[in-house]
Amino acid sequence: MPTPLERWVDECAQLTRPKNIHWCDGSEAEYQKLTKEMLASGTLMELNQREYPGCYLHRSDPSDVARTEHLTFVCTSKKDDAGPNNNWMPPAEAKEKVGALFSGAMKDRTMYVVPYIMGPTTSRYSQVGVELTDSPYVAVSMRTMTRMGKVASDRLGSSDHFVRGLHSIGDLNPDRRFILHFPEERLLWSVGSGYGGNALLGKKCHALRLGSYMAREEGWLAEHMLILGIEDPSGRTTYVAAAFPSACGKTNLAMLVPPVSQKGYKVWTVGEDIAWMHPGPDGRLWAINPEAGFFGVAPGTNMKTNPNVMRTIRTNTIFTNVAVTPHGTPYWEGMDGPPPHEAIDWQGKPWTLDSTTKAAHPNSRFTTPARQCPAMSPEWENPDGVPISAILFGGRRASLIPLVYQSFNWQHGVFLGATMASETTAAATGAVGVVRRDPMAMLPFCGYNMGDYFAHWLRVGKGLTNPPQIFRVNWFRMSPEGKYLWPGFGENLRVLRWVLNRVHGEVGAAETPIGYLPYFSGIDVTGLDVSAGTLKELLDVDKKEWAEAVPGQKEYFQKYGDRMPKELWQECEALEKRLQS
Ligand code: SAT
Ligand code: MN
Repeated sequence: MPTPLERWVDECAQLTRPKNIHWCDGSEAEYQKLTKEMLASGTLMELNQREYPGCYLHRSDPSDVARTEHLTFVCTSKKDDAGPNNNWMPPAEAKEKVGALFSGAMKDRTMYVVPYIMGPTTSRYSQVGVELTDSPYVAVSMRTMTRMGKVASDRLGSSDHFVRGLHSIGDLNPDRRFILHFPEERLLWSVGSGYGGNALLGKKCHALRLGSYMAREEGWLAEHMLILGIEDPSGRTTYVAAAFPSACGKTNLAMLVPPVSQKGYKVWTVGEDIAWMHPGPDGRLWAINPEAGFFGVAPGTNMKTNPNVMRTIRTNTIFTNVAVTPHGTPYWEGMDGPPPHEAIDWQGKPWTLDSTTKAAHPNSRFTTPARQCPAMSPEWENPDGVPISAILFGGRRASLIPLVYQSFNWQHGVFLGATMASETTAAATGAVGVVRRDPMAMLPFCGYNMGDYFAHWLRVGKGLTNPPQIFRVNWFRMSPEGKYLWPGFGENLRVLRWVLNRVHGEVGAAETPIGYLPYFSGIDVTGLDVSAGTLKELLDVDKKEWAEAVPGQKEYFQKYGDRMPKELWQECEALEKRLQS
């Protein structure tokens, strides 16, 4: 009797007609073999092996360099279940339309069967998925990003319980590109893209879009959040989860190195992009990182912004769409040291210092194993996860939002997350730098109606006897002259210290209409080039500006109609009342 997996692979092969089928075991030998084949075909290029052992460069199609949200669909049987936050297609229509694109798509190609686990191998919170792909680049990337191969097929056995993901690069034409989610069937279909979250289906498609859908059914949270532990000088470690939109510094924050002024503190990385959080028997929220690698933004990464990841990516890393120096080493804007006089840019074209174009694509990335990161927490693979004491919601906002503030309670905290907005970045196609609403940094990743999602957050909070405290942060506030007010990066630890102090009841706070703000003495700025006046600007709550912001929040809530929980409308009204008094 064929297993459910074998049956499904067979069905997909009937549809896509691959020349060969390769079942991935995830071994080192297999990785070497696939790498060699990709070097021969030009899919990968070798980087300087003395300086970057085991590191390669991949160039994706120039029309395929970021997530394409307008080509991403949630195919629930009812349109309302996908919600106004998702593009929707009826499942039958989606299958017909995109099935035609899959038909014969793998002709002359190998289909790789990629079994993977999202989460620590033995955790009860982990999930098995299988991605069928005709891209060897995707297959080897999945080995870095997940627990891939035999561990996963062993865990699956003959069970029918796995997420099915069918992926073909198709002809890479954006007119024939679709990323489809069928949450009711735990099924993913992606065609026409070979890049990032569009193609490595374990990440945004499984762990977030389907993950959030399953989390709602089962009573937990699948979130676009980093997880870190902060060890203080007394040896106590406190765990924090933080949601930021793509390319807003999550990876850097997750691996923060305390500056010399912050002696005795240590930051431990548990995850840098996704958190699966379950209510524990003790009434706390416990988080695991479903991933095993980092798919991080290269530009701007250097020894100052993220020394830990700079060390991580020196071996066994695939760089995508970065530039290469004549020396064969990777290069991107904002790397350490002086830029090279000449390089080959991300499209393979000659580039010089005088060029007016960027050498690396703004969304160029590294794919690297988490276990190589010197800051990984000893708990990062703990099957029970780590207990979360604080949740941060952050975005990129030049004005209005203070450096940090705390919600009055869980419900108010959900309101803070629900009203998040952020300036757009290069992680998705489209204009960069436009403020858009991005509740909980989940707008592109919530696999169902966001009104229901807010209600789910409220419900989860009610079940927690010891819930995390909720905060908003904004490292990106600017002066009227357009200069960042806060130094950011390692110095963000000073803000995290206030968060810890609040969580442990060790410091007071000023009650303002928007939440609890630090007293000026609450943020340690000794040794920083941050004057008392600047700190005042960073923590300023302008009642008039806030009052002007509320109608926009209400208008956004309106979009979700009767799916919008009444509690969040009440929070709107309560805020307005506090702003008037
Ligand atoms: O979705 S990707 O994995 O390509 C990157 C991101 O948006 O965080
Ligand atoms: Mn992300």
